[in-house]
This record gives sequence, C-alpha cells and structure tokens, in this order.
Amino acid sequence: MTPMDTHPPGRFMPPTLALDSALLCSDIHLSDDRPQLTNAFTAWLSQQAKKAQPDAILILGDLFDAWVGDDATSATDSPMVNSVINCLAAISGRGITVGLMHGNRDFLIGESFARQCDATLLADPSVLAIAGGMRIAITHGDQLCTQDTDYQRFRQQVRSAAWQKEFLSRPLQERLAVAKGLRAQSEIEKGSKSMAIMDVTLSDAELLVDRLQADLLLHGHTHRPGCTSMPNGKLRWVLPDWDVDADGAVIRGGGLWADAEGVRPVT
Ligand SMILES: [Mn+2]
Repeated sequence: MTPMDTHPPGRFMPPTLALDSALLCSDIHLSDDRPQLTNAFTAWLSQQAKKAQPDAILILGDLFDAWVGDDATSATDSPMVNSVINCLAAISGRGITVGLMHGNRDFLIGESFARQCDATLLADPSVLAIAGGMRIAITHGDQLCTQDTDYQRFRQQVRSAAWQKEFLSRPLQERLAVAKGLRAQSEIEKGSKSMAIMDVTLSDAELLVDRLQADLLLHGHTHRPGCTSMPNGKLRWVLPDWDVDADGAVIRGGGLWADAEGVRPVT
C-alpha cells in the first residue's frame, strides 16, 4: 500500500494555497508536561508574525504530542492548549492565514478546535503555490515512510472515519490511556526499527512531487532537518522538530520560510 493508492493518478488534485510568502513549522510536540516548550514556541511564532509578516503560518503536523479529541481540552482545561489558541487566534487577527495539518500524533484535531484558533485544517498533502516562485508540495511526511509497513497499516486504520468515530465515542480517560499506550509503543519502536525504515522512501517522495506537479518537497515528521536533493534532482526540505533545555532555552526549533526567492531556514 503506497500513500498514492487512495488517489488514482489523474483524478486527485490537492488543495492549492496561492501565497506570496509562508512560514512553516512542525513537530513541536506540545504537552502540558512541558510549559517552557509552549512558552518558547508561542513567543517565537508571535514574534515571527509581527517581524516577518508572512501571508500564512502553516503548521505541518505534530503541533501537539497527543490529541484525543477536541472535547478533551475543554474537559481538562489545559493551559498549554489555551496558550496555543490565544497565540494562533492573535496571529489570524493580524490578517495572517493560519493553517494546521494533521501529524501522526494529532490527527484527531477537528474543525471545532481549528475554529477556536481561527485556523484552517490543511489537507495532507497540499500544494503551496508561491507567487512568482515555486510550487511546493507540503506534507507531514509520515505517509511517505512506506518502508514501515506496520505503521502504514496502523495509519490506514486510525485515519478511517469509522475508527475515529468509534474512538471519539469512548470515555475521555479511556482515550487518554490508549494515547499513552501508543506513545510508549512508538518510543519502543524508535529503538528497534532501523533509521532507514523510519525515514521517507525517496522514490515515493518523488512520485508525490511529480503527481502534484511541484518543484520541491517540504515535510516534517522525521526530525532530520535540512535540504537534500532527491534522485530526480528536485529539492527536499525537512523541517526541524522542537525542544528546550531545563532553562526553557530553545535547543532545537525554528522553521522554514518560503517566498519567491525560495526556501530558507528561520531560527
Ligand atoms: Mn510526526
């Protein structure tokens, strides 16, 4: 099963965002256990919105370390979630489009939460069409890790409407327990699966870029930031993940800036 199977060639065109500039980030993995990470990220994002004034801020998945349903946050009254809502709604209030793409940790983010943030849920993949510049294929990236067949099977299951409906109908405590179990399992697998299996499959990355008639690929998920050429010569930009030290200083973070001149890292 490749990520392309659900969209036969020629029939599927992804949503296209036409913009002059965008700031992109992903894999912040926010949780209430790490208030300093929340503070660092929201401060950075607010500052970028004011200083750089992009047309859009696009968060390409795993904004949250876990998300078990939009209703869970009001039930638990999370300070972290409140900070994120305030930050994103303020940015949107400045006339900047805020886009949220699902990651493998927070794919249950719903329209209700997006509305609270004044944000738009982005399809994965989407195309960023930069005015006078390139067409950039954007994706969280987990669907391109096709060598990890166990994960792709799991992904197909949990992304189905039937599974999500059943899961979201369970009591909150049960959903939280399932999420905790999945995170623990993911940590174990990170140790046992090879680095190659957990990275994107370049041939599938190329197929995606070609199918979307894009000039380059930009994704997160792998936590291996940088820019490399794919075998077809097109560039693949990978977003950084985020972490802070005990004093709340950013160890890893930032994002990527895209405009007519190309793509470049932003710290
Ligand atoms: Mn991810």
